[in-house]
Amino acid sequence: MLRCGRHTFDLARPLVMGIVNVTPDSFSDGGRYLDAARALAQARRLRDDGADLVDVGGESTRPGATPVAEADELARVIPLVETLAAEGVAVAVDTRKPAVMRAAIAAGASMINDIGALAAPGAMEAVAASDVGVCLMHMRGEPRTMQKAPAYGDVVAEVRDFLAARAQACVAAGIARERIAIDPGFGFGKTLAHNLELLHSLGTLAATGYPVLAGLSRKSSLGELTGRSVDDRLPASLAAALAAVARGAAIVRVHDVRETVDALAVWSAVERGAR
Ligand code: 9MG
Repeated sequence: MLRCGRHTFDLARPLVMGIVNVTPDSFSDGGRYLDAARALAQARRLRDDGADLVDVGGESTRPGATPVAEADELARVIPLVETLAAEGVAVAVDTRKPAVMRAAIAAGASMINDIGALAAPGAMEAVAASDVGVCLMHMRGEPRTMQKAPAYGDVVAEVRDFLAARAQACVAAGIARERIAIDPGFGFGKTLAHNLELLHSLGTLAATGYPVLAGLSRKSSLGELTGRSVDDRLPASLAAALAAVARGAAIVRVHDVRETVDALAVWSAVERGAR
């Protein structure tokens, strides 16, 4: 089970989190949903396509992205959260800012998706004071510089130990285990080789007992593997989502919800038939 405010998810089947970036410069759908009405329409489409959660973000996290002012992030994200939550949608909010977390939770968000794993002062307290779920992601460095020669000794062990320690800190702060998901942060201060090693060994993260979220959709590693541009990475994204779920991912964060839901339906039926 994953408890996210008024939504409780049964993890017997993989969950699909749909992405809505309300930013002018996100790496794959940048600018397209900056307009609030279009962002809302996109979020509703993802819900109708079968997303279990819709992840709304007002600050780009792509490599090289520059930070966004708190007021701008609030203005981009909060009205959308209010509308979607009122419609019963389970809304995750992708933010590192405690003030945005608090406002999002007050507006009805069900999950905080933090690429900084609640490291900002006040972030853990903001989540602990609520009943929402949280996704703790691993990132080496900052989006602006993180792809400049990232290096690890044992990437899988380092990422696992970091996430286990952050989850333990959350539990100590009063966030129940059932509210926590962890995420290796594909592409966040990682080379293609690091990403492949993490994906191959995702079971090592799942063995921590926390549900693992995998975000590979349209990412540059898939471009490196296939030679495809960002708008032409659907088959690669589907393969990556299935590979992640086959290795223990409980949640996949994707742009293409309808196609991912279909792919998972086939994969799950085969798995059930094989058992
Ligand atoms: C916001 N964001 C972009 N990529 C992501 C990923 O891989 N995981 C999570 N949790 N958030 C992400």
